[in-house]
Amino acid sequence: METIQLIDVKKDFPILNQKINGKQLVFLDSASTSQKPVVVINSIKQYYEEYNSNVHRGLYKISAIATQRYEESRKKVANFINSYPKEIIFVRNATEGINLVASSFGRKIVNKNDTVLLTEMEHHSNLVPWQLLVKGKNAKLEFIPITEDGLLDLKKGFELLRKKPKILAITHVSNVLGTINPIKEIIKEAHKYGVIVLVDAAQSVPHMKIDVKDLDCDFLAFSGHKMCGPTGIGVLYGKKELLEEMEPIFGGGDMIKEVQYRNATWNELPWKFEAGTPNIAGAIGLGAAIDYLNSIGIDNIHNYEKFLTKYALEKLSKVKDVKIYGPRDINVRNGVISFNLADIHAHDLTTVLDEEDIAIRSGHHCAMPLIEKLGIIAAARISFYLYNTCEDVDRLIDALEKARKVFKL
Ligand code: C6P
Repeated sequence: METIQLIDVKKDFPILNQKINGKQLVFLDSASTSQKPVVVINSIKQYYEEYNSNVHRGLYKISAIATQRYEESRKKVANFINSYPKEIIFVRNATEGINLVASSFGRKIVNKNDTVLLTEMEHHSNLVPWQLLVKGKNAKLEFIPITEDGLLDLKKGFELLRKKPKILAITHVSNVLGTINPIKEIIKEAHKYGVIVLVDAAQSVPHMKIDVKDLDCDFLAFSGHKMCGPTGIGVLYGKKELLEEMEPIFGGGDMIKEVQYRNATWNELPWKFEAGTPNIAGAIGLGAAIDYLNSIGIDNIHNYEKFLTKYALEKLSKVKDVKIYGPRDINVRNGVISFNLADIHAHDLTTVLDEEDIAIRSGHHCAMPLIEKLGIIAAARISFYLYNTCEDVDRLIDALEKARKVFKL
């Protein structure tokens, strides 16, 4: 039998220890953004209090420290996903990483009548940038369909790959269904036909071991704020040879080698894509978040969340009138669980749960086409991270029973 290493880290997160009306906050919205441990908060405070200065520019001591810490964070990110620092571009978030690929690489290789292949479970961040691209190019989008169980229809997907789309942009984990897509297998198949693959890893990098060399993905994007890091910092990983052939989309300081009045040449990777003063505090905070996650162990986090998800699915499915979306098989899903309670609007349910100091998300989760495909207008959603506990789930279940009474179900 698999043994679960229970994680007891609530004490590391100041926000989870404050009491409102004598009760602790139950935070079940980490797919939206995660809470921050004190070590991350302190790393940012330390930067501003002790060595605040710009990077790659100053010749004085504190600027050298800032540059060193900023670049150290890049190395930490590279190690975390098994890549090289040159392949790690600091961006604002997963959204910006995907837009960068669509606007630069996409614009270069997608031509009239070409196809960009997506899936029916994409977040708007991995849909709208490609809509913008194909509209400007007279190219088209195709979608890998989903099955009734909330999985990708791989048979259909592989058929679509055989038609050689230029790019496949695919989410690793759905932020609505919780589905973990078998991306290694899909990438292997895509590469048989020369298809370049971008993975939206916003919901996977924080929760499971990602090895970009093993996956062999061409690009991978994620956000720092969903993995205990600050907002405003994210990562685009790209294979060196692909990043080298890409043009920058932002021009300005730091991304250049030489500038004349009418021309400029580009800096080396990764700085070619980092125009202007970057989010220094954000990058340093992300480095501290990675140290923190490593100190607990990403595999421990993954297994613990799997255990919590199983516990929650069992409990939730016993609440009368609850309809859960997404796969039930715990091996192909993670801790994002969308559901509805009878025909109560998810916003109303969220408000009632908030009365009990339980924070969940509701709405279309920035995946409007998927929500429509599910035949609903909104869903309530809980999502776990390493600081959640079975007690959090129990409080949710009690609150749902109360909500049933409020709504006279
Ligand atoms: N999903 C959610 O509550 P940004 O906003 O760039 O950090 O992340 C965008 C993004 C991209 N892909 C997936 C699969 C995502 O889930 C998200 C963010 C949040 O589901 C906010 S809408």
